[in-house]
Amino acid sequence: MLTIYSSDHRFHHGVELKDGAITESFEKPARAETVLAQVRATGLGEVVGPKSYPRSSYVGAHSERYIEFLAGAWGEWTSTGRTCQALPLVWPVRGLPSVELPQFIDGKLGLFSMDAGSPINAGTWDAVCSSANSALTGIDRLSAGMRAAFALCRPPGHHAGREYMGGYCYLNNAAIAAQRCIEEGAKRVAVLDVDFHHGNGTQDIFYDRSDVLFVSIHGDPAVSYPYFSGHADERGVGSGEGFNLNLPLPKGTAINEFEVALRQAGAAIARHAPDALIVSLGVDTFEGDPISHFRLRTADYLRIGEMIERLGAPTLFVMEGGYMVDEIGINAVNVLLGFEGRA
Ligand code: SP5
Ligand code: ZN
Repeated sequence: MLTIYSSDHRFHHGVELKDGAITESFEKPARAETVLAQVRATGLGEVVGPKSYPRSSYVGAHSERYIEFLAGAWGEWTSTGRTCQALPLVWPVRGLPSVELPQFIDGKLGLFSMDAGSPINAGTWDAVCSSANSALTGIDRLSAGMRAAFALCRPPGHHAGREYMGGYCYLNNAAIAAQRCIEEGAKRVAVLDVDFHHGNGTQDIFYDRSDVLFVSIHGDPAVSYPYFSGHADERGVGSGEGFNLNLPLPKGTAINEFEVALRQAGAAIARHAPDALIVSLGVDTFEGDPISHFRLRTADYLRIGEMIERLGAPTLFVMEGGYMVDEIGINAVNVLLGFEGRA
């Protein structure tokens, strides 16, 4: 299987508010390096860099003013004399009267984010573009007839909505790829999200559309981040009604229950008969993950890959979460090896 990877991801290294202090983010550069090392160690296939794409390729999944904000945020932040990482500290929640675009960067950071989980530093925008471009390069290979590809994206994307960042995500790499696939002539696309966390951003972007089916298996938002999205009764709106399927599962879920949900997801995807399948591949479902609560084991990921292959669609895997740095490589690549029948 072809892997698309750019070392530009290293330009982004975030901080995280944890237990009342600022520390290094769980979402760190070593994550992508571990996955790349495992791709090479297992001889998964060729590794290529992403092509470059104009900023307009991200519009469609996102709004123009959000892209403009992201591209300019670090410059605006440092022009106020600050050199630390930029984090939002105020949000337009229910009850506050204005969602007007503020002029000052601190206000913009709040308007364009869902949480303080997506810090911005000097290299963030370059890294974010390389990540989205990897997904775009992958979908273009599928359009050219390739059966499957792996976009080794970092930073991840599935928490980023049409107009907001959050949860370590800035641009929604999977949604940007799905949108391009539609623009290139696909009638139907499906996004299957197997990250531990609900893919609220992808749901947001396609919620009113019937051309892109979104299916997510994740920790029940009653007890797991992102808490405010991911319930089973979120089924889409307008012509998108019935084209959003959430399959929340309880803390402690292991492969047997996960597989039941994956079969249900597979049935919905088969009914949609997509021209392409995009898999938001998070491996924070692993039993040892430091921020998640499922109990999948390393061998289970082979099985997940096999089940996804049986759906028969051209498939783009897009890297999302997974924070047990030592295991993320073997777990992510096991999905791909399972897909390739190398279990
Ligand atoms: C892409 C992705 O997987 N994003 C996940 C974002 C999760 N953000 C909330 C993390 C809350 C961490 N709580 C720390 C508990 C440590 N024991
Ligand atoms: Zn996650």
